[in-house]
Amino acid sequence: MQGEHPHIKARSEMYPRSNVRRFPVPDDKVPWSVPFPEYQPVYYTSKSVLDQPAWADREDILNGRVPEWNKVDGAINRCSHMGIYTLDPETKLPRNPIGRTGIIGRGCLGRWGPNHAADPIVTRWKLDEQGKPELDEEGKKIAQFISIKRGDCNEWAIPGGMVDAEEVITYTMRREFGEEALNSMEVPECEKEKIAYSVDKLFKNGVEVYRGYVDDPRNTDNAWMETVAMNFHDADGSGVAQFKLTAGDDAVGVQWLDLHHEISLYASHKDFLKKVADHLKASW
Ligand code: RP5
Repeated sequence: MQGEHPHIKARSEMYPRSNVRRFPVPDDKVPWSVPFPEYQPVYYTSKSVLDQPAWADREDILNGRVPEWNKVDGAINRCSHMGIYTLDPETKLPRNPIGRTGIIGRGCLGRWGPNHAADPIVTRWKLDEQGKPELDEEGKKIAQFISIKRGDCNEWAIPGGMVDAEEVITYTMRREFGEEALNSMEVPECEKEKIAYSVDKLFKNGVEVYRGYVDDPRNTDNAWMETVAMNFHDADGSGVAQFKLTAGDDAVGVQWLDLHHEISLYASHKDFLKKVADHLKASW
């Protein structure tokens, strides 16, 4: 798998919400298989993680009961969608399956090893003023998806979130969509009920478009994001497609965005949208 998804965001110079600068890793030195004797990654685990909230592992995880790496460890899923990950020969901690990031420790991720998320991609066809699907130059229909503006970095993103312990992934999708997209919509309470009904209906028929590693700016050599992304498409435009989304305040907004190859999104979310465009045979 190494080299298949080169780290781009996971090598961005400054670690998110910190003053920590990653040790620079050139493209060709990302894979662990390429020797890099000068490599001196910086250690960083944020205070919020060290305070050990329920979603985080202990910092000294190897003192005491050794976790069941690559297994479902009690209520914690330590399996990777990328196959078996190895442990660092020196520290005995999980090693990022894609390669070096310039940081050791967990940064602001709670789990050593994979941190599991789920990404719901809710789509509709873009319509013209007559209510007919708008076409691109190749005659392909243009799809739009519900995007949220992340409060932590102000980037547009799929409204995904972390899978809670022992939670079923489709449940996470529905919960996160509710929390991140619906709650930031400026609609009256009575409308919200109608919306929740359409969303529940739509979420019964999802298509998985991606399962694997996410090139997330929070990744480190020992902790990284993985996700399952599913597409929920309102093909006939009778339900969710009718929601008029208006961005809320500056920090958090929600809107329909066109699927387009020039879109700029958080982490590797653009890659997931390309898969949705292929699946829907939509414009890209
Ligand atoms: C990304 O982080 C995933 O693709 C998902 O969208 C998101 C989950 O993290 P939080 O939004 O909960 O911070 O890697």
